Amino acid sequence: MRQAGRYMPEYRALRARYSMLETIHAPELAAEITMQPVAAFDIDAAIIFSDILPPLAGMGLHLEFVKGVGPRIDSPIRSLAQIESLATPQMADVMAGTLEAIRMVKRELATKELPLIGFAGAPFTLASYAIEGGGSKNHAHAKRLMYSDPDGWDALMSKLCVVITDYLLEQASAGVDALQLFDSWAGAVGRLDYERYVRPYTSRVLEAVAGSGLPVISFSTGTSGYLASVAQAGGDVVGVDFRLPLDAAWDQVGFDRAIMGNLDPVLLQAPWETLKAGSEDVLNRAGGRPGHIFNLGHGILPETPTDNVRRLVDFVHERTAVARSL
Ligand code: 1CP
Repeated sequence: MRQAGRYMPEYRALRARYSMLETIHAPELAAEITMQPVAAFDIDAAIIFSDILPPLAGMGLHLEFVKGVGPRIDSPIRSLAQIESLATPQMADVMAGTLEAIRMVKRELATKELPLIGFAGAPFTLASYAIEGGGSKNHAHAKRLMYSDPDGWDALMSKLCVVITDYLLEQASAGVDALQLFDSWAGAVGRLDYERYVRPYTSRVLEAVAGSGLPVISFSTGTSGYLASVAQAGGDVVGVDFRLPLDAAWDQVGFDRAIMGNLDPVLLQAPWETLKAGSEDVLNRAGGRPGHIFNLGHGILPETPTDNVRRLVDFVHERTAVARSL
């Protein structure tokens, strides 16, 4: 989950010495950060340290991570000419540091038999950042392009599909064990617009990477009102946020598909008994069915006490020990 490291003192110590983009592009640093939660907690998988946005820099956008603010893109996309001038370079070059970090982490994880997750942002979420220039409340610039210039929208989304697909397949070749596509802002549009302007491109990526043979997790937030439609985009696992109880979400996704989620990350800042009850509820609603991956419903917050993370991981393992040993 995004910004996961920020709650860990060892991550903050490293970031005090290097910028976000430096840590992403230096393989040794990215590998070290990836391994921090593996060393601290008994988690069942690692996710490569990077971000969804650096591929946009390779396309010609100027990306920065501003301290205390978050990602910023100078001169965001506001014209057809800018869309036409966007490059679709080889991700083997643009993201060479991340791909090397994947190879390094895989060597370290081999002894622990832990899988490594690679990831990318989905077309809509990346388009929103490219057009808005950063995080956005109502995504008005992005939606304006979507509604007023369907050809320009198609051109932008199609270029993003090329880059995202290439990047995920490069991560597969570098050795990741699963792929996750983050459509964090998919819930900004209604179901009909999702089906018309967003899902066709998400599906294009998911179909193209299915050929890698790796399990693919399709994650979105704010989409509780049309999860069945989101599930139709593809992916082996549908990652859901915390807004619906897990069983209601799974019912919409379909019990023939795997699901990942969905504890509210803020519960990690609640008293232990409350956190425990919330986790127990997620597990009860999964009902011991195969195909549930316990996870948070969105990114872990910087204020999260590491002790609660440790306790939660151990609790979920205890509660599922019988099922896991079968
Ligand atoms: O040190 C810092 O302050 C940087 C914080 C940080 C970190 C650790 C950012 C900035 N990104 C990341 C890493 C990251 N981002 C990972 C790697 C694994 C991990 O360490 O957690 C992943 C998978 C992401 C994915 C990501 N980045 C998403 C999709 C997932 C989600 O949460 O919805 C999104 C939307 C981003 C954008 C982003 N990057 C960073 C911030 C602060 C943001 C969000 C800004 C916003 O709300 O618009």
